Order: sequence, then structure tokens, then C-alpha cells
Amino acid sequence: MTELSAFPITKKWPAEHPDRIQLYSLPTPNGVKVSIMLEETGLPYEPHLVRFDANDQMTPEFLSLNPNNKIPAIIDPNGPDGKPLPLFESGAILIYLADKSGRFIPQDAVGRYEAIQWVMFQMGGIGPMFGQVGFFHKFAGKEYDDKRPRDRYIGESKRLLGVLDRQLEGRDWILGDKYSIADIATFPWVRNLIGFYEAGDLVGIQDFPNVTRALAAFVARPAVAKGLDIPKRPS
Ligand SMILES: N[C@@H](CCC(=O)N[C@@H](CS)C(=O)NCC(=O)O)C(=O)O
Repeated sequence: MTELSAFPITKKWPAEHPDRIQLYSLPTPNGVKVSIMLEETGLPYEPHLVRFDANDQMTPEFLSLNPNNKIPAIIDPNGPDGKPLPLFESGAILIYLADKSGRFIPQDAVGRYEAIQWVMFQMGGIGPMFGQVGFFHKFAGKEYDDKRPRDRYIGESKRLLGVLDRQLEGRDWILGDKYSIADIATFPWVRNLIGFYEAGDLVGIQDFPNVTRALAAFVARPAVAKGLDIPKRPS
């Protein structure tokens, strides 16, 4: 399709199905938000693997789509007014896909803003804070002698888990009985904190039973199980 070829990213990651949403990603907690959403909605898409071990995110082709050198990013060939829409920032992409599909976001104004509010809570709080716990607990930062940054991020992560746990009290999902983009934004990060970052004990995850109960329901969804492994990492 001529329109997609106008995007330099398609030179490095050619579109085999230019009529489908093009996803540039890796199965990290931010990346899987979008693959899970695409699996949940059933919108047709084509995933492309962005390899950090090859520094793909720093290539001119990738930067032409996201100058912030981070996954996930998409191009919807059939965006608003039928024109291609390039988009980065997982929260913005979730809202866009929810609007496009009419799913996983309440259709009334109050419910819609409530969903966006909790997506922002994840984007501005849970993601950055849990990410720093990973850095200071599991990765390069664990060698630092000064433990104050580590303790600060652990404390803040516990506080955020407490907020989330109280919101989930008596509710199946963050917005109540309806599963939404707020859950799709949040639970990949909780899963990652406990799993890959091995920080469950550190944050006292057992103190947040509503969070662990909702996380279990989240990972039991077939679309979540699929989305967690897209794009496939090279074996
Ligand atoms: N706020 C961004 C954060 C995206 C982000 O941090 N992505 C990480 C992977 S989870 C990344 O691409 N890191 C590569 C790099 O920093 O070079 C979003 O939610 O989309």
C-alpha cells in the first residue's frame, strides 16, 4: 500500500499486510499492553519485533515513528478520516484502540474519564515506580551502595499497590464489573514486578490480596495469555 510506504519504519520492518495495524514492539510490560488489547479486540494487526539486543529502537527508521526510542508504537493504516495514524505511548494507543473498537472503555462520559484516569495512574505512577524498583533491585542499580533510591521506589510502589488494592476492594476489575483498558494497562506491570523483577516479597505483595486476585483473573484470560508472547522473542 503506497500510504504505508511513506513511513520510513516500513523500510526496516516491511508490512506484509499493509491493511492491518502495524505493531512495533517487544513483550515487555509496556509492549504487551498493546498486543493484549489487540488480541482482546480482535482488530487485525501485524506484529514486528523491535530487538533491544540489536538496539533497533535507536535506528533512524524506528525513531521516525517514535523519537522517544521506546516501544510500543503502531501505525493504523485506516486511522481517523481513513488516513494512516502513527502513534506511540502505550496509554495513548490503548485509548485509541478502545475508541476504534468501541470496547474496553465505558461509552458514557463519566465512565470514559474514569477509565482514562486509571490509565494515567498507571502511566504516571505504577509504570515508572515499578520500573525503578526493577532497576535498583534486579539490574545495574542493585550494585549501588546508597540504598536510599531503592528504598524510595519500594516505598512508593507499596503505596501505589495500596491505592490499587483499595480500588479493587469489592470490585472484580479496576472500574467495577467491567474489564477495561485500565486493567490492561496495570496488570502487566504487577505481573512483571512479582515475576521478572522478583520483587514480590520486597513490596509485601501478600498485603494486597485484591491486587493478586485480579492479577490471577487477568492472566487467566486467553487473550492475555496470547498477548504476553507477542511479538515472539527470537529463541
Ligand atoms: N511511557 C512509555 C514507556 C515505554 C517504555 O519505557 N518502553 C521500554 C520497554 S518497556 C523501552 O522501549 N525501552 C527501550 C529504551 O529505553 O531504549 C509507554 O508507555 O509507551
